[in-house]
Amino acid sequence: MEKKNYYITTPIYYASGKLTVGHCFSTILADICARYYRLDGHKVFYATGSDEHGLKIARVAEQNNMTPQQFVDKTVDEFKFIWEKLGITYDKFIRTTDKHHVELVEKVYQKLYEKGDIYLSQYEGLYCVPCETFFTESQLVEGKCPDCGRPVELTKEESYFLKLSKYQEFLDEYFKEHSDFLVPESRKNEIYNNFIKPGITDLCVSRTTFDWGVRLPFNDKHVAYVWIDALLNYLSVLGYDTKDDKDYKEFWPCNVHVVGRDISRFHCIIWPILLKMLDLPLPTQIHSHGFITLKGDKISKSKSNGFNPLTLVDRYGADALRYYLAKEGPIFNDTPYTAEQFVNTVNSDLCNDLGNLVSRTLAMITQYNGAIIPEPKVNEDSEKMLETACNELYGKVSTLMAEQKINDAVNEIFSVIRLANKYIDMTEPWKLAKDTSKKDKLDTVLYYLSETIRICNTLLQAFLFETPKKVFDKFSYTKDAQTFESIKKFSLTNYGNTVNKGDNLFPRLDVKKEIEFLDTPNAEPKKEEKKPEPKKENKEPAKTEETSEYISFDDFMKVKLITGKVINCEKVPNADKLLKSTVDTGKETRTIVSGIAEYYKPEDLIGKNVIVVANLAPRKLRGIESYGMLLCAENEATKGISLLTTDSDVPGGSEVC
Ligand code: ME8
Repeated sequence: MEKKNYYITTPIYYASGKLTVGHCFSTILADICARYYRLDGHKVFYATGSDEHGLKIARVAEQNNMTPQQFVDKTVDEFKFIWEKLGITYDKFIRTTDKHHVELVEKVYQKLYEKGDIYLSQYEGLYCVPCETFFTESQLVEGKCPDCGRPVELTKEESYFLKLSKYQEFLDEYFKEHSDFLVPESRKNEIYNNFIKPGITDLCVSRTTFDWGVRLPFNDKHVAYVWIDALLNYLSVLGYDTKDDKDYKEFWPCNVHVVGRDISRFHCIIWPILLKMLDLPLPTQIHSHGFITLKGDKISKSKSNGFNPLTLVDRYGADALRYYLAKEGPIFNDTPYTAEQFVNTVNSDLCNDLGNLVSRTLAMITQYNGAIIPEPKVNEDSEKMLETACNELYGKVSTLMAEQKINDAVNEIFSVIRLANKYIDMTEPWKLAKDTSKKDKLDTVLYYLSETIRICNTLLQAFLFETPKKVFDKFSYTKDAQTFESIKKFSLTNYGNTVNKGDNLFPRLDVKKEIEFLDTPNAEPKKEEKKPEPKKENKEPAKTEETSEYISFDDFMKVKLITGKVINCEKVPNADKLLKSTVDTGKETRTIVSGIAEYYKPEDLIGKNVIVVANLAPRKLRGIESYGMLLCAENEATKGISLLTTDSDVPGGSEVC
């Protein structure tokens, strides 16, 4: 197969607040494609980032007593933390405040101004600040923003305009000639009929009433419109128009921009015209997915119904959320999220189908063949059925992935997993084990199960993040047995490995309890509605007055305290007061930087069971990202510090209550 270079992007997310499960959809979808193409032998560049300019961000920063730069720095750390937890394998993260991005925006404005595609005029109209979008009277719904339903503001100011109307014919033709430039078809028709066919109007592309943005090089009273600024990220992330433009040369034009349906318009009208003005090739495709909804509304931070994806990741693991979104996510149509469906999907697919297949197979290999994968000996109809399904799987999944039908692709893999479970029920290995004359068939069944798991698990590496590695480890498969090349044909030679049963992959969830947790108003997601704490710079927390005040039980419950075991500790170079500990908190290990080097030597801490504030926003100390805090008591009399520990050995990750 021809090897290609793939450039895939997500939108760059507004750094105006927290990410919701809804935002994770674009990123996970693009990550699955990026992982898949890489595993399939292609060279991939996967980009994401943050959209950091504009009035909305300036206002939120002010409400939080921060400068816009301080605010976006904090938000971007949180974004990166979430992407890391979800196993998002982006190659570059672009920030619109990055110097080379700002320079590109300036250069583009200058070029288009000189070319005559940008001209000065007067803007009078309606603007929705949260959506950073201009509207005409007729586009409003009941006098409010048609996208978010909030009031719009009347704006009158001198502005520069981009001559989009000049490119009407070009875009019209382009849409007609490139039938799959925008998918799905229904979205393409909607955009074409509502926005292109009636006539494209010029776009106001500068503002003078705020200054948090890129100043125009030819008139510094004006800052660039955030959407022009934001769209250019797709070029600046590749180093376009800089000395280091090798990624641009290698990867442009983009293969696919993954975007939500609300922002397809910007990507299908402004973006292609902007590229045409710059004489650059257009992206191959815009994939416009639907929304994840909650009680009929888009899950969104501005509607206060959004919740933090980390709530799901911390409780159920990254793969539960990745799988749920891959399977049930809104590939093209809007899809409701319900706690019940989430819990049931995890239980039925991950715990019952995949988890049980793996644990049953490992238990039987351990019990009936001394934990060694046996050599297959026979080939009857039941084996042929499984073998055929496995042999067809890579081809089917590849076809679906090429069409970005992620949900159908993952379903294909799970249909083979379910077939393997049926094969166990059909062949009843526990009965074969009682009859020595059936040893050949028993060996064959155990082998066929292992090989089927290997093939499915190899493909699952694109969809899941932590589980495939665990499965390969349990079966001791070598790197060569984990490649797409190795699963194109069902092999009969992968025997002899020693297996290790270990823990179950996905513990069974108590449906009632978990739904109650996810649905109760005081469940963790609510925490995310709290406004971000202002960044405290080198300030000691206020002591007496504040600490003497009562807080409510609910407030106390917002702090997540867990136990952890310090497995490594070292001094932070060039910082007298800081120790960097690696703490095992059950499901993961965290790096925690603490200001206790004056009181403890690194070796004093290793092996200690400590108390960790687990849900503290990560922060950078001397260039090291610290994920949480170790609790200590201050001894006022001696001015010393005493680390809080547990009085018996408890597993890391135990709740402190
Ligand atoms: O639009 N379901 O940023 P953003 C599915 N900065 N997708 C959702 C969603 C939901 N409930 N909620 C949000 C912006 N999204 C701009 C992009 S790109 C040059 C500039 C998706 O943080 C949304 O549709 O508001 C969009 O694709 C993405 O998250 C970023 O949204």
